[in-house]
Amino acid sequence: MTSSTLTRLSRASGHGRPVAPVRIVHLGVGNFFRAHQAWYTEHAPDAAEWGIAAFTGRSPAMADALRPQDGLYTLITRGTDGDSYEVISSLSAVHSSAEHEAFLSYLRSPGLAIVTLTVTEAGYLRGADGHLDLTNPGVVADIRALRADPQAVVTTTPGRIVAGLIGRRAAAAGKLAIVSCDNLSHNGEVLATVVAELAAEVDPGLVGWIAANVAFGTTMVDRITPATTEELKASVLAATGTVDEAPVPTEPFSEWVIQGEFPGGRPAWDAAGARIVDDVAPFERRKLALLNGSHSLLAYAATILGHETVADAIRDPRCLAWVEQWWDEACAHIPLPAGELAAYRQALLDRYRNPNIRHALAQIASDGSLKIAVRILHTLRAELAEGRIPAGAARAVAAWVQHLRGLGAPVKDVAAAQVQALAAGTLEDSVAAVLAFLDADLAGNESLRAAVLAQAIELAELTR
Ligand code: CS2
Repeated sequence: MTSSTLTRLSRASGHGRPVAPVRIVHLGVGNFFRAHQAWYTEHAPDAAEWGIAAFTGRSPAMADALRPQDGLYTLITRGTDGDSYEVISSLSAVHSSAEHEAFLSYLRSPGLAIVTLTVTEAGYLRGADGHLDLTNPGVVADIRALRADPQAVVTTTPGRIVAGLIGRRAAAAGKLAIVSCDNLSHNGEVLATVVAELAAEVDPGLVGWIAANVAFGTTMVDRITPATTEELKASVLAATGTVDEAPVPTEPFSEWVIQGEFPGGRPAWDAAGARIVDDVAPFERRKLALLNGSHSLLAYAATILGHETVADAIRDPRCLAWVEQWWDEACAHIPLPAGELAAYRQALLDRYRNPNIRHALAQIASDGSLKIAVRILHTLRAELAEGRIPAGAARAVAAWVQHLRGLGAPVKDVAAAQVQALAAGTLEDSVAAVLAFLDADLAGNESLRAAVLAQAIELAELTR
């Protein structure tokens, strides 16, 4: 193919659907969102009425890549038996986070019905007590800026949402649903809390307006979505003849369970496979413990053995046994029928074994300071409460300790300096310090400390 015959993805060249009116604003236009919510929206029968304006996180790179191709991109679904390619058209506009005025003007529009978020665990800026961290410099700066001028540029997620809601209230633009799609327990409640707490600092009157006009939705999201590689771009070109600077690889499996009200309506996501439920909690628990928990276990423990991807790790019988042990412990505390849990575990193994999904363990290893608590501690505490010292959960914590001490995947963490300091000193000291960081009560449990230490020693021996 010569360069003159190459076309870049664009609506003018006949790719994708016509631009739909913006009725959803999304914060955090990463690969996961593009493989998940944007795909559900694409497949909703009323997709033509529901365009998404998506904003990047701090880096504008995704907006720079998507804008020249009109927000279009190729989703490559990688099954065990091969790839399929689909152009996704549900992004009607893409902005960098710096385009704050554009964000405010969407929020002031009565046509806007929903704000969704994938800002990662780190975006919620909670302190150790679960409340908004009022000492975070970004939070402090946003509160100061909004007190002086509600239209001032703000940078944190809670700050941006509060700024948008001030604008929406002033414009009398109507009720709104705000829906978190991050891997946190009770993600809607977490978001509602940090937003209300920041609002209270800026304008106490706003808190009541939010309570009356904003419905915070809670969701469980699931689709394994690795990073985009140059090789992938080349494969899109070879398969479709189209230049795409931002394709997304994903797996065939996808799940979205949604709890909440949508006062301004929503796309018929349920017709595209999403489940609308009264209580998302059991689904969330199942996914965070079984999928994300085993992911984190492998990210720290299997990289000590030299594995690079989930598929490599799960083929190693030692790693498989670790995962099964963790799952046995976790399943005892998930309120779903045993048959359903067994089927979910089998499906997870099939997903992990998919040889066409190269999901890097080093990517999953990031931000353990936030992920371990969400993914491992519920099971750990529940097992302790029943008088057991769970070896699988202890191994996950031990592997994180060893990761912080330099074994396995490199440390990349929003709190890197703080958590790496915990890993200094003797192994015994760092086990105690890491447990105390996770939960002071855990550090006081001598049998647990001994179990984590024993697992940490065993993991280190595997490198010899
Ligand atoms: C992973 C998740 O990177 C990680 O921490 O555990 O991104 C995981 O792949 C998704 O939650 C799957 O739905």
